[in-house]
Amino acid sequence: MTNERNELLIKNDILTKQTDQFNQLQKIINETDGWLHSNFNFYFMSSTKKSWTESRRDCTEKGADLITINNREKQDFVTKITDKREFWIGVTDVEEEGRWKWVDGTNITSGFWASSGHITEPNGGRQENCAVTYLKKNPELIGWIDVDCNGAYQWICEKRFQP
Ligand SMILES: [Ca+2]
Ligand SMILES: [Ca+2]
Repeated sequence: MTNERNELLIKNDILTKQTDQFNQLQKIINETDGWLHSNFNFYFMSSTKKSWTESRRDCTEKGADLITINNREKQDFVTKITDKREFWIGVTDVEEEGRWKWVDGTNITSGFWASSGHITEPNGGRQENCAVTYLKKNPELIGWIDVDCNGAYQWICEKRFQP
């Protein structure tokens, strides 16, 4: 009897954990209806334009934050989904000029700054402390450019999946 009871308790425990996981997944699915997903992350692309700070606020209200881009694969993904439009990304040097940080507080190691001919971004000094990801052909300019944080652009929120 004791063995059977223990087995039942274990089964019940497993079932409870599975239900918790299922509920968590259901919550993520509900919260990210209409979002894009890639590599267990979810992305919301705004259709309206706002300042960097207001855009970030919209993301945090959604339980997300502005997108961070730490590798080439992700930059390529973003270039593809933004399709020649400009979108705020979660990077700023507002705290210390020239020291670009992600919204999660980590420093940028290299970044995907745009450069073409005589243009090398970032080039805005203290006037431009936020960045948009950018794609222009003729002349080709692909990557990030720093712009005035008060400018109005679309934005990308990112919600990371925590298993
Ligand atoms: Ca700056
Ligand atoms: Ca610039």
